[in-house]
Amino acid sequence: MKDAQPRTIYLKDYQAPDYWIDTTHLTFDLHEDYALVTSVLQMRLNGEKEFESGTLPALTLHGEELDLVSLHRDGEELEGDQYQLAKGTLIVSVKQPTFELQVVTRIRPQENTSLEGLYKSNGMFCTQCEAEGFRKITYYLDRPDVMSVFTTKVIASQARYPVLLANGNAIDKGELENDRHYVTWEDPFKKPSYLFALVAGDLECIEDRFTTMSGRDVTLKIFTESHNIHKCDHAMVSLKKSMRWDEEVYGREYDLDIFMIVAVDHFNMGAMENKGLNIFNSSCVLASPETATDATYQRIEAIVAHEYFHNWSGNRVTCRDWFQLSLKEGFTVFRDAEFSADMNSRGVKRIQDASLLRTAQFAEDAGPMAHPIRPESFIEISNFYTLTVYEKGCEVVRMIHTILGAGQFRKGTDLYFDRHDGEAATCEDFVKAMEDASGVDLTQFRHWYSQAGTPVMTVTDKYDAESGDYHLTIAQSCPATPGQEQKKPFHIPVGIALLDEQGQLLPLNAAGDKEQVLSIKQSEETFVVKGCKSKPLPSLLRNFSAPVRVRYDYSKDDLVFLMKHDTDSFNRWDACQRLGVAAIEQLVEQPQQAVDPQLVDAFGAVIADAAMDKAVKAEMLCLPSEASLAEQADVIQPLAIVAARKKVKQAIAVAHKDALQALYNELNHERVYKPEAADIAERTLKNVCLGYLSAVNEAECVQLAAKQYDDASNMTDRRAALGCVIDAHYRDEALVERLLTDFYDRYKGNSNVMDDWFAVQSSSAELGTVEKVKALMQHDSFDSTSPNKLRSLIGGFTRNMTHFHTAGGTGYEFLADRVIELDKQNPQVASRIMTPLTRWKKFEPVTSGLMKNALERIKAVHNLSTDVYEVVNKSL
Ligand code: 0A1
Ligand code: ZN
Repeated sequence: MKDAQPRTIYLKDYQAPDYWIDTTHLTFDLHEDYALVTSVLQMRLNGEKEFESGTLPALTLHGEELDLVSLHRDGEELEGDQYQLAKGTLIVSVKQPTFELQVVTRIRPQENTSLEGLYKSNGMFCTQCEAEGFRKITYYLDRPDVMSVFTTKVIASQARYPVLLANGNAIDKGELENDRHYVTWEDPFKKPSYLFALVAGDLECIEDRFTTMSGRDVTLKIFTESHNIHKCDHAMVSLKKSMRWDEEVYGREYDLDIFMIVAVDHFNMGAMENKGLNIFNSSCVLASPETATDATYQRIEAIVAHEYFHNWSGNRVTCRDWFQLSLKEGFTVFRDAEFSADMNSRGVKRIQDASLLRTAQFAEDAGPMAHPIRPESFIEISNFYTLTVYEKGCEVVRMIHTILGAGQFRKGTDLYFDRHDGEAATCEDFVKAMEDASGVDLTQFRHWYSQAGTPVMTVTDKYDAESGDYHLTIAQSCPATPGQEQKKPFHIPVGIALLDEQGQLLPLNAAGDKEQVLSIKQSEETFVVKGCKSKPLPSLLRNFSAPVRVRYDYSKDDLVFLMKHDTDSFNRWDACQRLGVAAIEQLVEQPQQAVDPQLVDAFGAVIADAAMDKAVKAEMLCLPSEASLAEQADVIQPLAIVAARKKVKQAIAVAHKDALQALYNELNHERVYKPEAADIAERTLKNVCLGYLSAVNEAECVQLAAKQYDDASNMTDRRAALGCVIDAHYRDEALVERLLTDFYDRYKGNSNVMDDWFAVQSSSAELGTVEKVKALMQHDSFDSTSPNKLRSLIGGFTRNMTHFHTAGGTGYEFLADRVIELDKQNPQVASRIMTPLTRWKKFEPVTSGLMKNALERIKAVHNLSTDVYEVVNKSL
């Protein structure tokens, strides 16, 4: 456990380190019950800092859960009076401005359940050092501005661990006595400790090659346990595409002779960009048509790209401190999002990203943990790997791209990489490079880095028939967030167009532009378009040009018109969402009312529109999710939301059953599975149709889904059909049972598919009761040490609006029990899994009180980790 009363760390207190570490030589002697780590550090006083003359500051190293075996300074073994072991630190007295420090520590990877530092997953050794995990391996300056050249020697049993990996290039290997062997790796690039990695295991690999733009030959390897080796091809293809794309779009070339990816089952996050040795959650690498859905294929492509892109945005140029996390994450998410847009449907990628942001990041921004993309303080940095830092951070970079234009943006990134290569930089450095390269003043834009909260843009308009002038007034405000009562106006790029009565785009200016990006900087601004023959309909925030909420009083007719005529796919989709939200909210308030017929007709028109892009059409036909409805509600009434949404879905399904069936039949043809955009669009649309059909209360509809399940030749279709049968309006419990058992029997050997088997049950409104979830926790295939299993079963349950929010609060009590239990084992997962409770203030009073009680019970526990402590204390 960490401190009893955790300390807050502030950005304003940042100070450069007293010492640098020029080189780091590590030797890992791995055994079955412990590991011995020898670290030899060449230390150098930071000459740029001023110290009291004639004195050398003591060296304070970070270290947690370590047994110190020995300590030598310039060859001399240090006695107890020359160093001090305090909580989380080792303080060493210093005699010379440069010196060599040798530290030997004993650690117990086998007992490491936090999955930070060196640990074991399915019998293999692996590491996770971001953000502050390296200090669980050895005493070190575990901060990202201390960059060092690492050499790593790994020694282990040859029989148990034939593969020994670390960062960089292998420079030596050999056999030792007692069946032991070693490999030495050298990474020539300076890096902070959080990018260190080591793997030792009985692994197989697939191998490929890549020739870089300057003609260098790079070996590519993906390692996994042997039974999964046939599932790595998609990740390899994705890696090669990413390498080429980064050369073409950013001019960035890979820099080592080898690039490796290792898949592990026990991992706290998705993946990690360690230099030359990316470690991945197996769920983000492994895919075969029979075991992975289209969504998984796309996720793998995106995450492989994300980690690869970090080689420049994160590794070559890293972060000065953890407050700058969005410097690497926001920028890298932007890079991977553009990559995915280029590889797949650009319109759909934008819709999906904006939808995630509006549903989950807006909720974070409105909750107790709200923070700017560059936070000003934290207790536990692991709590700040958030949607705000990543996804809103990406939107902030995207806005710079929009404001500067692609050409100037590229000049800016070239300058940034050039200026800061080999350095630990700040968000300010990034913005400055953008300004210097483009000449655009981003002074006001910087508020996006320092102010939290989601701005609200209220738009009103006025048309003067006599002059033909159309006035569009945009006002902005931003709600208070913890510690930030008042906000200054943001610089918001607002993409707009105007539609005339025929649905044609009107010229907006003398140059005849039909689309424009306005730079809104004041709290209120008016934009005038001349020469309009009738009152136009505005298309606002096109392509979701800024992470803001837009309030404009669209009538239902306006929305139907935009759904049909807008040329911006994001806004066509958004019009659909707005119509859906309005219809569902109306039923939340008045459940007895009939479903809005205009909405039913509008969805019918989308179903019937044969000319529409299938991928966009599938997105448009998806009603707003329960989570998104909850985010938009002033007061959340969970059960009313579920019931209202269901009623709307059923009304659409019943009204358009024949058309949905016809479209389903048209799209339901057998072909060899390929995870390519056109095929994915067809499968998605087909399965959206099946989803609607299973909302019709007829046996033949559920039979159709069962048939798809039985006949499926790929996981996308089988999994979609399973979901449809489970949720179907026409209840056939025997069929549900048959399919769940069949699914289990088919895939019980596949851990990643089993994750989904747990999630499909715990998140189901029909099946996922607290009792069911408790029973599943006892299932043979459940593994309480696996973050993936916990996220699937417990996380799936917390998304289950029906049963998590069940009357009496047993769902909340169950979650509180899990958090308390898990906090001792894996604080990062414990802290993340409790997020839904932290939103208690938005619920109706009874529910809200029960959620608060559960949080208070967690708060009362002694010795909470810093992770859970911070979240629970900020939430109450
Ligand atoms: N840098 C990784 C994310 C990551 C962060 C923390 C981790 O462990 C606590 C693991 C991974 C990325 O952005 O992909
Ligand atoms: Zn990242």
